[in-house]
Amino acid sequence: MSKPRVAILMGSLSDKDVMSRAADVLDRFGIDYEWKVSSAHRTPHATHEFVSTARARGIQVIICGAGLAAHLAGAAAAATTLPIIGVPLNGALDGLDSLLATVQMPPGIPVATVAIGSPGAKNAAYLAVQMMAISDAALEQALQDDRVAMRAKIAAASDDLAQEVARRHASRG
Ligand code: RP5
Repeated sequence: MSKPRVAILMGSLSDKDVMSRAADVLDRFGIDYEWKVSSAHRTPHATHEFVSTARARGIQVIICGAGLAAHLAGAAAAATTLPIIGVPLNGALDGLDSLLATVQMPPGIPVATVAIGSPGAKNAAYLAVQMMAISDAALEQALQDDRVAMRAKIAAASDDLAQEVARRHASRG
């Protein structure tokens, strides 16, 4: 196993199911990662220690998922100049509280905030891969291949719909 290039942080173990969607994407691209439960509020010192030492461990991007008063990504961003991607999780209010807590950062301390929940967790990993692909030709090729596969899947789904409508019309008698 090579050195982890991405860190996935989550505020609670209850966030694991959703944050696993980010890990799934990194697995598909063969990216090694570390992941950890660490809370901006419950374990602030451990969070700061983990994030502020991440670059020295070879981490290039940090993905943070948290719900409710979701300050984990912001606290991480305050402790490093590595890119931080924030995933707002749905703990209450359909995740709107987390979205606003994650995205509304003061100028100079950005958090790249993705969508609420699983779509955001997946996109956080895609965005991390895209960032690393800037200086990694093999990864860039893997992203291009993934887009080709996505297009093929949509085209196949569209063909299926066309066949279904043809069957429906034919069965009208
Ligand atoms: C946040 O509070 C966590 O990220 C989690 O989404 C939410 C609830 O945490 P638990 O009460 O399940 O530990 O800090």
